[in-house]
Amino acid sequence: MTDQAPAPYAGPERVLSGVQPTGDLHLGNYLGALVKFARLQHEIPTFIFVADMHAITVWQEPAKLKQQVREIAAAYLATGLDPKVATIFAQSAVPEHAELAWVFNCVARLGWLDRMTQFKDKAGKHKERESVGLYTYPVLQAADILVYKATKVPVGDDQKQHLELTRDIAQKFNNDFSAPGYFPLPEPLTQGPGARVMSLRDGTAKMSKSDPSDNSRINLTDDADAISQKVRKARTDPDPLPETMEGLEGRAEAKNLVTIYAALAGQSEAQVLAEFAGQGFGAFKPKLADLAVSVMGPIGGEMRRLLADPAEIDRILADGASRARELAAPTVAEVKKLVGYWAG
Ligand code: AQP
Repeated sequence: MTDQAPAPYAGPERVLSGVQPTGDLHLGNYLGALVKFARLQHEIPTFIFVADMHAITVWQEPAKLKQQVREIAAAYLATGLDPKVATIFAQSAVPEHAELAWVFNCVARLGWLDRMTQFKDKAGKHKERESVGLYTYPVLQAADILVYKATKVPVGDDQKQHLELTRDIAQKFNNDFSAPGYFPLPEPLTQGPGARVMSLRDGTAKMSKSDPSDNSRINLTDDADAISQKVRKARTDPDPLPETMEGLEGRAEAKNLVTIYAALAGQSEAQVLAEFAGQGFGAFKPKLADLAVSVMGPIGGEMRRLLADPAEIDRILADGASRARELAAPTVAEVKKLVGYWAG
């Protein structure tokens, strides 16, 4: 008998991604994710959600969570997502995510989840004190993606492993329930120099919302002065910039600033080095600060303008949720039948 390749998914291309409302968004979130959302919406049907169900895997103040969701929605709009083009919604407004996640909890294997490095990083030494939700977070993520049968997922590098798990879950579901090609095997879109932006204080650590040092990141809401100051204070070394990227080996902080410049300018790192080779950080940092202010400065202003009208943000999110449910509900109805539920 010959092994037959599983039937490929034959449905349309769709983009899906989301961000957790767990704090101020930063340059890493912007370059790794948001900037791609705005571009992709004009190429492929795009679904972008605010991940409030993921957010409560760690404690969130109930009185603040709704406003945090609006802040992320405002960031989406301020960075160019158009609610008439893309579908923008809050995860908790589409209960089909949770329904599908339960089925996937029964498809995924403990051994698969045990390998997830993000859980290990976030839980640290005291994993027995973490919520079960934090552990099964990547299973809910698989449901977020597959409930829309999304094929492309624009994310930063740190999410690659979770995307592999999503593919494993999709494949196993299709096999277990004799539904070849039912779910697509989605691909992460991580290309580009912004896929892994590092901390401004430590070039070996990811720029992150939860880093206790505010100087480690540029927030979307930082004003021009704060942006310039953070770039000026960024850790570097005394050597001049080299002619090639190989020359930045072992210089993590220097490499990070070149990468950030390239991503913000829409250039390759080689183009940046061609311009600045031989110059030190005394010359490079002011140029980087000006560039960062020109790109990031207007975003914070636009977010503040949008947040002054929370009712309008809520209206956009409610409209997005009803459009999202039109697609998610039939998937869950089909899955219930495939699984053999009484309610299927
Ligand atoms: N440093 C980064 N460089 C590039 N992309 C990044 N992303 C996050 N950090 C970087 C991408 O941003 C998207 C949204 O992330 P999230 O908020 O859902 O979760 P996260 O990855 O946990 O983000 P943080 O900032 O690191 O938050 P904390 O500190 O709360 O864990 C994702 O596409 C992510 O890849």
